Amino acid sequence: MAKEYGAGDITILEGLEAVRMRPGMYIGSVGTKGLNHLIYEIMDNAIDEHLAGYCSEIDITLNPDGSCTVKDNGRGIPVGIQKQAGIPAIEVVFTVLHAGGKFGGGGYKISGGLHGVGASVVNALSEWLEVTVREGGAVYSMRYERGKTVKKLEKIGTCRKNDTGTCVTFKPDAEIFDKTWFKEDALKSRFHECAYLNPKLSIHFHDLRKAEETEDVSFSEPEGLSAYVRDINAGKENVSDVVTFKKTYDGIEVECAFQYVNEFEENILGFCNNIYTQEGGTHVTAFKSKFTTIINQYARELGILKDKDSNFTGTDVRNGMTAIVAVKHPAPRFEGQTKTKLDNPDAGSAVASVTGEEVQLFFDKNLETLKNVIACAEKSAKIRQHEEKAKTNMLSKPKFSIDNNGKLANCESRKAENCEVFIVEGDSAGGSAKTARDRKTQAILPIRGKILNVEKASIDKVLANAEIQTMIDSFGCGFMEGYGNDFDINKLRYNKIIIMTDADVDGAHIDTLLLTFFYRFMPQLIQEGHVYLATPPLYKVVPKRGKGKTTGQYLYDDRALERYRKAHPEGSFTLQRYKGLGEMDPDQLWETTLNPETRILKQVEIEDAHMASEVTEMLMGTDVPARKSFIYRHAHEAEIDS
Ligand code: TTJ
Repeated sequence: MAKEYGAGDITILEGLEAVRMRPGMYIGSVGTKGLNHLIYEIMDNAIDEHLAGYCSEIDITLNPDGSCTVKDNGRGIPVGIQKQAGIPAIEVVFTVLHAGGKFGGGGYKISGGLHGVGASVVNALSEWLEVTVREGGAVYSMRYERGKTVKKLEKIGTCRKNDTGTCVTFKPDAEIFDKTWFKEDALKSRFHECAYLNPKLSIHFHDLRKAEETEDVSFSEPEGLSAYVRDINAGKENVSDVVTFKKTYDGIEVECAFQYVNEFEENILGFCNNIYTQEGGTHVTAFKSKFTTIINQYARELGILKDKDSNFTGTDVRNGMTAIVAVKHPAPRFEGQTKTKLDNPDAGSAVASVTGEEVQLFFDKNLETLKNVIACAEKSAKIRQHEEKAKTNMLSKPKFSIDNNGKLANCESRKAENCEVFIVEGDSAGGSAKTARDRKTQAILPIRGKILNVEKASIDKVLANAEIQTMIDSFGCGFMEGYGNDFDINKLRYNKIIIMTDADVDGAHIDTLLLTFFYRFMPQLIQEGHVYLATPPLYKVVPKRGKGKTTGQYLYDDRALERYRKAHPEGSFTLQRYKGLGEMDPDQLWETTLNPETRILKQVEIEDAHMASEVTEMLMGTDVPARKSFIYRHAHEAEIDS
């Protein structure tokens, strides 16, 4: 007889239901990045098995039906009954929510030892998931639908005793995800990254989604981090060879690689347990400060820095440096806006100790390289001193004007789930939008470009802006300051917050500042998928002769125009170019950006907002390197829309 649901099962279902209610809290977003994240979560389990010393190959296949298969040659997830739960361990792995939400605070997954973390999240967000395990000469399988067990564990065949492994196939649930098409370029970047970080692992990728060309790519980087740095620096003039070292200190494995090239930039990437720590953390900070100390010591010893000279700054010392700092920690803690900043102090101590010892050992033996590296720092110091002088000579910039025209034209409905607010650049577009909108559900908040437009506007000034204040008031959920959380998403008055700016540089700048503002003060809005960018058209084309009434067609970028031109003989259509939203009349505005049936919206993901905040920081003259490393990692992920 089928087993009835017990108390334990109910908690399980509630746990997975929570994942389905707030997927963003567990996988970051329900856009493309969140979708790809499902594969990473499953793959991490196989990498854990690799780290345990039992798996050398991972196969990832994108199937024609939209599902994904991840297969390893590890020991296989245990199929025996787990005492605590009274069900097979494998079923626990896929149905029990482990550490708390990854992006929503709480615990964090621990790679390298604790298995099965994240698999239940993927299961909950999959229309169906099937797992096959080969173990002890037998083949077992199970099936789930939207997290619920629909086929209990059963033995389905036999195999050779030494043929072991796990194979998981899952189909992302279209009820949860906006799009269910995996982005293969981003996947390949991540697989390559995993190969660099795990030199003894081979990752094979098959994309079977398109009938014509079947892609097979393998990633295997036996030279590990050294190859990673070499490849990042490909095509640049080397100032040093790649230097690598690896040592375990206090139970924490530290592995680093660095190389100097003749460029005015630094590119330091941090990893912990194979996870890219986008926001850095104790390991990266320790590496940087130790390096600074060492180089300054050498520069004084060698007489390159005289008594009267001040030390090189950290930025000077890292001028031209590409480095990877990878640690393996038994219990990592992550903090920061995107939970990608390593927080463990002992990881910092380990990196400082290992770096101090190993880098000195290297430079003691390689004086020429040392001198070249110090020359990079000297170049940077000269430029810096020059800029500092220029800055003190500069007149103070004119103050901001406070604009009081920012008035919200609210909608009639008070049902948040039906309501949306458009943040519109410019008074004329704002006016058109107020006329064109559906007054019941659409609110319009016009903002003046010229205020936010001022170069190097700091976030404080953005906050002091009257329209921004109107925005905070109209959203209704407050904002968080620092780590004190006065933000309450349940009070949000609009389901969608849509940023609507011109498709030009100024518009992009306003987007950047607004996203930075959301990212810093209301990140949950983005995490839970409430923030969108409108995509206004650039062109309208109208055929000159057509049957009946022709309304024409909107084109959203230059490539689309190019395609249209190719398909239509010259002179057979008229072309209108929109310089901005302000040029559109209410009907056009409705048709292209307001009407839910015809508009194009791009959901903002937390990574987009993170990038925006880095760009803002860059415009303020700090932390350029962080931006640089971001570009390298995510260049492949840029969406190409048509
Ligand atoms: C656990 O400890 C006993 C031996 O097997 C260990 C284990 O769970 N190994 C393991 C899990 N290997 N591979 C996985 C795995 C692979 C994929 C693709 C997905 C999941 C959820 C787990």
